[in-house]
Amino acid sequence: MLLYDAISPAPRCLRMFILEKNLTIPAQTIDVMTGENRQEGYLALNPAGQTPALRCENGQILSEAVAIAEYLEELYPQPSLIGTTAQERAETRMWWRRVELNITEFIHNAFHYAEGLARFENRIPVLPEAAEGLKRVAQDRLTWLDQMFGEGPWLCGARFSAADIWLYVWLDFGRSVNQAFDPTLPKIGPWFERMDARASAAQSKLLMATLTNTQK
Ligand SMILES: N[C@@H](CCC(=O)N[C@@H](CS)C(=O)NCC(=O)O)C(=O)O
Repeated sequence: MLLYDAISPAPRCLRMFILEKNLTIPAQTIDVMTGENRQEGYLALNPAGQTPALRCENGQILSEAVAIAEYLEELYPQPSLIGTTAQERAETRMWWRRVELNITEFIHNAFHYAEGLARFENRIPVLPEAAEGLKRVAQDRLTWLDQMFGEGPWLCGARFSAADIWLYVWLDFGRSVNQAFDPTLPKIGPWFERMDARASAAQSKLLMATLTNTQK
């Protein structure tokens, strides 16, 4: 197995997921800042041109961080981050989709259209005029999520899950690109502090290759 990793939020979601599952996967770093991911060599592996990606044992390349996480959970079910029963898995995916479809995709696109514009305008279609609106939607939907948040401590109640990881990584990224969330949100504020205190939060800031090398 080989992970195509990068210093960026979607790869960090997967790194944090891998760390929480206590896995060590060899990794190669792709330089998304200079656009290595948009050049011939990487496109031959992953025509979608984005990171992360995973080379499976049989040579197949998977991309989309969520799909890779699902694959790893099936290969290595414990500790479970998606669920051990049909109902648990559905609950995780319910929160995961709420997080991705309503919050993190908006943060991501707003970044492409504003702070990341210079880097992305020659890579993908960009809508700078939409950036401020997208930022507002992400924050509005975070308030909506806060209101639905149960007793916790995690999105799926007592069960820590991949949905927590995805939301945390993107909110942490948002803080660095002019999309800071409101830390006074009654549920999300304390939840973020709990997430931030997990060892995987700090460790996932490092690239997987670094972790692999230091563990050897
Ligand atoms: N939906 C994809 C998004 C992948 C994605 O946007 N990756 C970013 C890093 S966060 C990337 O490779 N950006 C460089 C580029 O698009 O040129 C996933 O979750 O894996």
